[in-house]
Amino acid sequence: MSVILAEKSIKEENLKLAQKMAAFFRSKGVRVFEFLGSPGSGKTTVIECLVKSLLDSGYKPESIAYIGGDVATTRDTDRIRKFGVQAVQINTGGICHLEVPHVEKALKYLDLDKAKVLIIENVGNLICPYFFPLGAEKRVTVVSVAEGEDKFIKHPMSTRLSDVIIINKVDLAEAVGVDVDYMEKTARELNPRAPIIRMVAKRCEGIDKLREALGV
Ligand SMILES: Nc1nc2c(ncn2[C@@H]2O[C@H](COP(=O)(O)OP(=O)(O)O)[C@@H](O)[C@H]2O)c(=O)[nH]1
Ligand SMILES: [Mg+2]
Repeated sequence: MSVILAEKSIKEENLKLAQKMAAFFRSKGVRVFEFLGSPGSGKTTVIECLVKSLLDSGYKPESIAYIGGDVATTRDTDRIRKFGVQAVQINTGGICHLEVPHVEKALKYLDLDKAKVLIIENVGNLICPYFFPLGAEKRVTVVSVAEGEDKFIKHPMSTRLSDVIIINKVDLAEAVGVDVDYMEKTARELNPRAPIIRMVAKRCEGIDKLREALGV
């Protein structure tokens, strides 16, 4: 019983911190989008497409900011920094998700007065990051077909808690024997409200639909 109570208070505490962050982001006029999903699902590739698309449509490089959460390396941030945008990496050193204090630390290296959009890539994990909201306006979950047809059913919580769902790597569906219609149906049953977008992020296919879903 005490474990359940402890869990409840941690959740409430995280929610309060996230609400504080959301209010802070609003006060700065920055739209914040968090990308979540398993390692290798294509989060960074989707973000690369989004950044490129925003730049192509007139966003100034400094108006786009990125925080990359990973247990180690700066590889994802290096990929995003190539576009000339603001980018900072947070290494959690083994922790499987970002928490608000990580984001607060990262913000010291970013100029939010210049930023219009902040993209946060969480540590690759389909479970624990969902317990630790960061104050983003929308949480975008990226699931690739290569993870298996039943991924949404096996992770109902992450599916329900997503504001946008991307089914990525649909170019591989046939090779891995996955029925994308079935995948989409299972996601829809769990989450009736989130836009579900099919993407081939490797070729940036589907990026316009993602921008529409994010309203950017
Ligand atoms: N075939 C295919 N590969 C993809 C696609 N999107 C990403 N990848 C590849 O999947 C691997 C992992 O992508 P990455 O963006 O680093 O995943 P992350 O760990 O979720 O950030 C890379 O080798 C990408 O090139 C896609 O739509 N189709
Ligand atoms: Mg990544």
